[in-house]
Amino acid sequence: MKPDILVIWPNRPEQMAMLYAAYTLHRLDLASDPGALLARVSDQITAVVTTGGKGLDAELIRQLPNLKIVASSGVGYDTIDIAACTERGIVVTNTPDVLTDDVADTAIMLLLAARRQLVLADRYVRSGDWGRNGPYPLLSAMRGKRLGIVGLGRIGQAIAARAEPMGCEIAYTGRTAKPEIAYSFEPDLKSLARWADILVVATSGGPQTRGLIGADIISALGPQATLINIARGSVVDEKAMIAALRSGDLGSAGLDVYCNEPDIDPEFRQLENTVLYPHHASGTFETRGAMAQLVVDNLAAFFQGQPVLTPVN
Ligand code: 8YV
Repeated sequence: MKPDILVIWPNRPEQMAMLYAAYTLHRLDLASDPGALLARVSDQITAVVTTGGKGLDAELIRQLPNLKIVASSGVGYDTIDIAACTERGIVVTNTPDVLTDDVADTAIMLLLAARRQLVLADRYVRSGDWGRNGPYPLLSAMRGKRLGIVGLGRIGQAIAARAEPMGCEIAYTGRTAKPEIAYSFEPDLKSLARWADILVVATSGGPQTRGLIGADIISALGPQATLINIARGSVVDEKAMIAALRSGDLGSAGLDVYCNEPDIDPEFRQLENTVLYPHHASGTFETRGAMAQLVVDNLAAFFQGQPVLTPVN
């Protein structure tokens, strides 16, 4: 008997084929009547396949009385009710490490694009303004700038490793100092923001970090500074950030994540000092393939009675 899996969000085609070969898949992602599908199969479901974006809420967990494992594609799991899973003894897995490089690359891409005004400068060239109006205004160099990282986990460290050879001075904040790492630890986020020319948000989402980057932190950054967020929209007080970007109290921003995805606050459209990316930091064939494979491998380990590879709880 193949175990029954509820698919909330599909993986890459190659890994979907592997799942089809080993399990009976029930495609909630494709169901025209999700309620009817659940009514038919919910008692049989022992595993859920989802993503960081779609997650799994307490209500759906409740409807799946025999659920044993949730395999999510994505490192962040703030959309999965981990407490409800743990209470029921349901294993949750995520996909750390395999996406670290792509996310760190994206942070640097957003940083350079925001500070060197790539999008505006591209428009300047295309529109013919360059020929009409002459050279583009001078901008600020990366070398010698102070880069503060909020959350020096795997991704934060990969960002630091890229920014260091660009000539940035690096400091970080987080729950605890990491004495094995040479960058200086600043326990107070506001002091870090005051010090920094650039603040990169690389911490996890969820209730503990909600609104962590509030109006006070944004104002401590100031009119010359850049805010980069590749973590979760919820970590930043988005209204305060938009107001500061509009007034010039915050210099610029490079964002991959937003409070309301994919229908982001329309105010963003007006902000010329902001570079926007569609929550796509892990969006490469290579990384999405590796993430999907980790979902497959976690499920295989679980159903063979082995320890899962990347447990969350
Ligand atoms: C995607 C992410 O949102 O890994 C994460 O936490 O935010 C991204 O990789 C998504 O989970 C990909 O399916």
